[in-house]
Amino acid sequence: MPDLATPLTHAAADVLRANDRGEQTVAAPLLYPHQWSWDAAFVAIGWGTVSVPRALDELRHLLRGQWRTGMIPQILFSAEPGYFPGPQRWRTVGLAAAPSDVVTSGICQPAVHSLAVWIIGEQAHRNGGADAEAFDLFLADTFDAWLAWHTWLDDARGTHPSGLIEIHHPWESGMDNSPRWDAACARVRVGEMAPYIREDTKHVADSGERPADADYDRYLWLVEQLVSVRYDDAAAREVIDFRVGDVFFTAVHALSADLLARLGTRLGRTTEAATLREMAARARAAVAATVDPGTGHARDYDMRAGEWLTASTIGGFAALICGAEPREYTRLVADLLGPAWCGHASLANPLPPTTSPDSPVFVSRNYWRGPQWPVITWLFTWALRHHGESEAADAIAAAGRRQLADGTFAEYYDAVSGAALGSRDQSWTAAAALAWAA
Ligand code: 9WN
Repeated sequence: MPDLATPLTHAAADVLRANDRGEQTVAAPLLYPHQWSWDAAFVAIGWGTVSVPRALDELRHLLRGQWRTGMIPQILFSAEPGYFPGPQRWRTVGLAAAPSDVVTSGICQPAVHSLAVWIIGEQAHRNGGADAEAFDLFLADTFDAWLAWHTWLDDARGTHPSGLIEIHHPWESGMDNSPRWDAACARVRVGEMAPYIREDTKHVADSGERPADADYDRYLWLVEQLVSVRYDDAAAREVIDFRVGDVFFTAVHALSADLLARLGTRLGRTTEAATLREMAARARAAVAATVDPGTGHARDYDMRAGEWLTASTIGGFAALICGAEPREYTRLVADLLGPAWCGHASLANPLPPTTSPDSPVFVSRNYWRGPQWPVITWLFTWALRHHGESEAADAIAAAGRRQLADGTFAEYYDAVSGAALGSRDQSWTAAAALAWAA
């Protein structure tokens, strides 16, 4: 039986406390000294096991960065130095759509926030008393903000006939240098831009754990393209070199919109709840429609080139997040646990690698090209349980907890050697340890 009072959970709570800057938690010390959008959602889930009010503050702080369009931006900058690209490169200050009292980047990340609100609500109501009251107040205050976020995704990023949520930058996927984006990135033509110096490689032991310099050139060039249209979504669709239907993002949006609909019903917001359910249903259908009949896996879609993106990555299991027809779902679970994925003979731990070890582009220690990310593992375990696959969820969660017993709270782990990689004391890894114990 999981327990919130183990040495691991004490250590995890200490990581969150050390990374706490009052109302926001930095995603990691040194490497990521700001509040990141999807990190904040996972971090709030972790905080919820320690303090519901602190969890709610994390999300309230994130909402201070919400754009007038409804977009929740990828980064809310703190005053701490050491991260590139900073505000000077994003040039969002003064834009009509951007908030006036916080500096943010100009892109977004996967919409896991309503999932966080849902989970914190469950925790708050289990605790009862002041926590339940604080949560109910929070929900009534912020429901419209979460609704606006999903509505923006649907309106501004869900216009393609595929119904997939489109992203305009690999960073928007949260899986930056995943092989999912290799073919689309190869089509980005980097133009003239100001020189820059990377900061990230100064904070990790080996630059082979991070994206390549050529990736960074593309990342920075795409920012230039977005700046050139002042982050206007319709204009961006025309100019941007990277325009991709992200199946994992779409699945997360579907799951979160469904949960927000349930919260809306509780608030008596029946019309909005119905709208959210429709959005979720459209997104779920879009995910199902991407399935490759050969592999049974979901595929991303390159909207620029009009081509499927077929790399064998964790994105292929998107339907496990948003749900699918029962037989299909069971088949995908078996595949995830099977010999090409968690059960692959080369893996140090039976956990989802970000790329299949059988893929020619698998690199066990490079960022999103192979390593196992505890936060992604946790997300799958939550979704599997939610969709009725508790046995699989328990098996993966047990292995996930064992991986974290090294106490480093690493950002990700070498899938083959099992070594801790990237940042240490990463906030969302600590949050995963706490969420598994709750
Ligand atoms: C760019 C903060 C973020 C995560 C992303 C992860 C990494 C940033 C970077 O760190 O990306 O957003 O600079 O590499 O890929 O998922 O949100 O932890």
